[in-house]
Amino acid sequence: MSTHEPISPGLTTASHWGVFRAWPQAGKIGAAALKCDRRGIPNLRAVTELPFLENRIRTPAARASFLEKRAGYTHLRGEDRWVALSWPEALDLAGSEINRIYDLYGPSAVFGHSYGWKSSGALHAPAALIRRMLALRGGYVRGENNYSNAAMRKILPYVVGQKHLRPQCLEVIAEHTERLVFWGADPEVTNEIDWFSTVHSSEPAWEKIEQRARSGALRTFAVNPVRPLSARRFASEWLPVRPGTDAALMLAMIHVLDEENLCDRDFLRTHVHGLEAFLDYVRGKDDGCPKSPDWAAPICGLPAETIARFARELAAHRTFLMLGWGPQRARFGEQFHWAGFALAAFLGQMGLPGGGVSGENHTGDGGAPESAGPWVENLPVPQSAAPCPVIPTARFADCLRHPGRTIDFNGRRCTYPMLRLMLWGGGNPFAHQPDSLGLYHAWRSQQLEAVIVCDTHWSATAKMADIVLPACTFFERNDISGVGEYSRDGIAAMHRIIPPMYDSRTDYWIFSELAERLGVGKAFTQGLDEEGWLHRLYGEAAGRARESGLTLPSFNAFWEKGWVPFPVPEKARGFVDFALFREDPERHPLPTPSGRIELFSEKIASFGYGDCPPHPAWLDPAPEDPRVRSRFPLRLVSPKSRFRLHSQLDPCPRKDRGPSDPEWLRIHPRDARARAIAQGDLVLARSPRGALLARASVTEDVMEGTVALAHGAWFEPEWVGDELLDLHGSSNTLTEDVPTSALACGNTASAFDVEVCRCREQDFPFRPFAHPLPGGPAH
Ligand SMILES: Nc1nc2c(c(=O)[nH]1)N[C@H]1C(S)=C(S)[C@@H](COP(=O)(O)OP(=O)(O)OC[C@H]3O[C@@H](n4cnc5c(=O)[nH]c(N)nc54)[C@H](O)[C@@H]3O)O[C@H]1N2
Ligand SMILES: Nc1nc2c(c(=O)[nH]1)N[C@H]1C(S)=C(S)[C@@H](COP(=O)(O)OP(=O)(O)OC[C@H]3O[C@@H](n4cnc5c(=O)[nH]c(N)nc54)[C@H](O)[C@@H]3O)O[C@H]1N2
Ligand SMILES: [Mo]
Repeated sequence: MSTHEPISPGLTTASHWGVFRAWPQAGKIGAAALKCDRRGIPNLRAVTELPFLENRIRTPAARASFLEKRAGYTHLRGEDRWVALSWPEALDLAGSEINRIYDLYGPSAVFGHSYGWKSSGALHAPAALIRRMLALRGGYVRGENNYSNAAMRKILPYVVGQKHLRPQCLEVIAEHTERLVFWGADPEVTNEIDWFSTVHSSEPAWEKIEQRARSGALRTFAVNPVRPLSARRFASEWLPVRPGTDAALMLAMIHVLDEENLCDRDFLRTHVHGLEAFLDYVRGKDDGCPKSPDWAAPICGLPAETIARFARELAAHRTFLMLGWGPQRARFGEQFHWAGFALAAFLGQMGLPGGGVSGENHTGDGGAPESAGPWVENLPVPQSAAPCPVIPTARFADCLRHPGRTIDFNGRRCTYPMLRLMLWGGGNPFAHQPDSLGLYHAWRSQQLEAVIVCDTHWSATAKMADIVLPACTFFERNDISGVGEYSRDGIAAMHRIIPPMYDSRTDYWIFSELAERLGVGKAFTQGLDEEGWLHRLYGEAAGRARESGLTLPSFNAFWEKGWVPFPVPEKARGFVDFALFREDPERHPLPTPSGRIELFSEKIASFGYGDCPPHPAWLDPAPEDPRVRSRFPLRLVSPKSRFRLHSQLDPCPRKDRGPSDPEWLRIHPRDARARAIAQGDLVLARSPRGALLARASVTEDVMEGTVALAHGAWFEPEWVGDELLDLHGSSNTLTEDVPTSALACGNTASAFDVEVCRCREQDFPFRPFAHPLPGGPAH
């Protein structure tokens, strides 16, 4: 990457969508992606609209009945009137509530995990600021695990050990791979963004992969209930598989490799632990059911011949399995990655250039070569004074519903605390948590005495708060950001482009003021303001860079330059994971109990979990009750939208959808015909959890029996007759809040019991996202 970026107008800033230059322009913001960004930023126009959206939170506010009677009328959350407050009023109110709850109940009553994608920037990172403040005040209930890849993160350490949770070098794949499988992965969509920021440094490798795919030297496959965008770019053969059934398909492929002797028996003997027990299962020795293609075909919806052909084709070539995270966000989601690694072990190519498997190559430029540069760290979260409860993060709604209940979690027992206070900043649980209506009711429970939300916009979560604190968007503040979650491409300055709109303040200012009211102001700020911290954070990163032999420019030079790329050491290129282990498993064992790839785990067996057996296995996530199956015959998947980052950008202008329009629901022509649904019809989608409105997109790009609704449309609950339903097509209205299993307790994002019918526009009160202040109802 060139260090000599031709200078565009404006100043540098950074976002999840990319590093770019921006400037004020006719009351709005003009912007241009960096020239070195080979992918550009397709959603840049929408991103620049963020500060100006109608539903910006303009002033601090509180719910009317909360103001009148603290901790009362919690059932009015989401329906109450809002009252505008001055900053001192709002901060005093929030501060006194937090102090009251700490004094009465202690830190185990305070949920401070505040999960979410906020904006780029190390300083104005609300979740880190909230945790820092609460840790200083005495501690808080933490969430463990994430919503992205919870099942994968918990299962793979048992299978190959933590340190092999990493991407494989894409350059090597581009050069050596002959068969590339996008398995529940759509890098063409998910690589658009990065947890920090991005210059899309994996794009040159993807261009090579595309060229080889188009020339026929490389064949690609997409295993997915939906034809992903990547299938178009990489001319993939689409293998439509029913949601939640990948493990069955993988087991059947292993059955073929075993029976036709296409597996690498030497590799299996020397590099795998638990082979016998696993093969007994695959061959059906114990249950009399061989996991053959004939067995898998009716489960996963692919013909048996296709399954066998696919297995043979992969065995005959240098094959790389690129596992996405969509399939593991489902009941028994752990099995997807375990079976995927088992399949790779049977193919026997792990450790060969361009062969093997990874679950980290489809997003955040995973697989671009890693620089030797440092990350920019957020403000640290100190150790809490007292030990505090930890819950699996995706179980927080369950915790609200069942305080005191004890659950299993990855070999431990975990007792839910009684939550009295929640703080949320930079996250949107009404976008990320399954079963939004279930959450809606749990959130209004009496035990939860106060909810404080800090956001830039009136998100569905902000509307469910007692106190709302308006934050600046990243265009309205200074910050710095790392670039490249996996590859650490460099550091970007985030310049303030426009002054704060309305009465919004920076996250750092808001939580410094609040910390002051909790009596921990000095410890929180350490006497530093925004500028002071930016110098400190940059200085610390520069110090870490020096340790690895890199000299960063002075802060002022960096600030002016805006974008400082890190050099990539030659040895970082061409990395092949598992190569040493392959060469000599005795000298380079894996960090697992046996030192091998574990296809049977004694450790997991010792937990005795019915929903996570000790070897890769097929467990059916569909409801057992035949009455449920017949009333709700469709399966739902909710993949990422290329127009959004989760719920972010949903209210931004977009060509194919007006701001009050519900999200598109993709449905197969035969399923549509059977329900008299035509292209563009308004439809009601229903599961046993709830119902939502969507607009039908009738397309052969989704397999029969499955519907797809992109994740992140804004949740808009509304009473229609005697039913509370979501007007806007937020997929989590339909999903079920069940853990993946007791192992990971991860979130699920699919539903296996959905029905769709046509409905009439005039029966529903559509409206653009309204501003709830002053005076009006909350949504
Ligand atoms: N059905 C379904 N559910 C899913 C998924 C799925 O695919 N399908 N995906 C899951 C995954 S992988 C994830 S990671 C989660 C994502 O879930 P979240 O990360 O919670 O979703 P976001 O919409 O990104 O929420 C970010 C919030 O931060 C606010 N924000 C942005 N910038 C700032 C700022 O500078 N300051 C403050 N204070 N606030 C700011 C935004 O307005 C927004 O409300 O969703 C999960 N849930
Ligand atoms: N544009 C954009 N990019 C993003 C994000 C975003 O919101 N927008 N979010 C970011 C985040 S936080 C994360 S965690 C990553 C997420 O990365 P992923 O979790 O990999 O992305 P998803 O779109 O949720 O799922 C990937 C694919 O899995 C498919 N799928 C779903 N269920 C199944 C199944 O049962 N079997 C099979 N075979 N396929 C299935 C979906 O159709 C989808 O195409 O992406 C990141 N990138
Ligand atoms: Mo995620």
